[in-house]
Amino acid sequence: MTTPVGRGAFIVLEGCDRAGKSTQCRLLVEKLKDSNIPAELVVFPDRSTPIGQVISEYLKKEVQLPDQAIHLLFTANRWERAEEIKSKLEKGCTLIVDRYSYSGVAYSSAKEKKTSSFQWYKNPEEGLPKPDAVFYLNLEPEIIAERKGFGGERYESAQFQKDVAECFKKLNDGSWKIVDADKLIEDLTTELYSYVTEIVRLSKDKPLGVMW
Ligand code: Z5A
Ligand code: MG
Repeated sequence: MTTPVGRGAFIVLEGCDRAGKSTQCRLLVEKLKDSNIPAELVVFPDRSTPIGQVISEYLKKEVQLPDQAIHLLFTANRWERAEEIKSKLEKGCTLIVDRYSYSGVAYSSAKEKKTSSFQWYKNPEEGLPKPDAVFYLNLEPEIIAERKGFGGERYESAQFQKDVAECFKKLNDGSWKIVDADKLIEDLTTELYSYVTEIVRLSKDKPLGVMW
């Protein structure tokens, strides 16, 4: 691995269920490492932490929690990793992040379908490290339905995913790169990788932003 010059880039992949985020995040990290660009994968929710374990139980429907409580736990799960994220970026490691605050706000506010609740859901995310780029993997609900079946976890229903997609749209400040995810896995990786390497180049000398 070459010695990094400048900081690493903070790159987030977002999208609805089964859009291919986890597949692409893994492949992008591999490809960056193959090109001697230091890179690591970060996944939210991080189910390995104590807070993440409660989230996992909630998603598996093993525990019930009020909407506000689970929302704050998803956010706390990001705060648990915030210092480590900053430190890795400063050391020159690029982070490819599978879901972030945008999923947090989109899934929570889709439950109520009220734009006015956006601010309440956004507030606890304030101050977290801000991504240098957000790639939204866009997939029509009909194509999503053709992918391998939903598991038994919470939120895994077609109508709810449509509501989530609407909330993601409202969250986009215009800076997101919307990528058509209806293509072969390797073609999508090639497309994303060219954007990612450009972001890595552009982020080296830029100060890291703060949410929002
Ligand atoms: N959630 C929340 O409420 N608040 C928060 O703050 C956060 C999350 C961070 C669990 O997340 C739930 O938590 C999630 C949002 C909520 N609820 N839902 N729904 P998760 O990230 O752990 O969810 P997941 O179970 O891993 O699903 P996913 O991430 O949505 O899927 P994906 O990562 O986008 O897709 P994938 O695993 O890469 O691929 C899915 C399948 O499609 C698999 O069989 C692949 O082989 C296939 N695939 C992938 N790419 C392709 C292409 N290009 N063509 C054909 N087939 C493909
Ligand atoms: Mg995933």
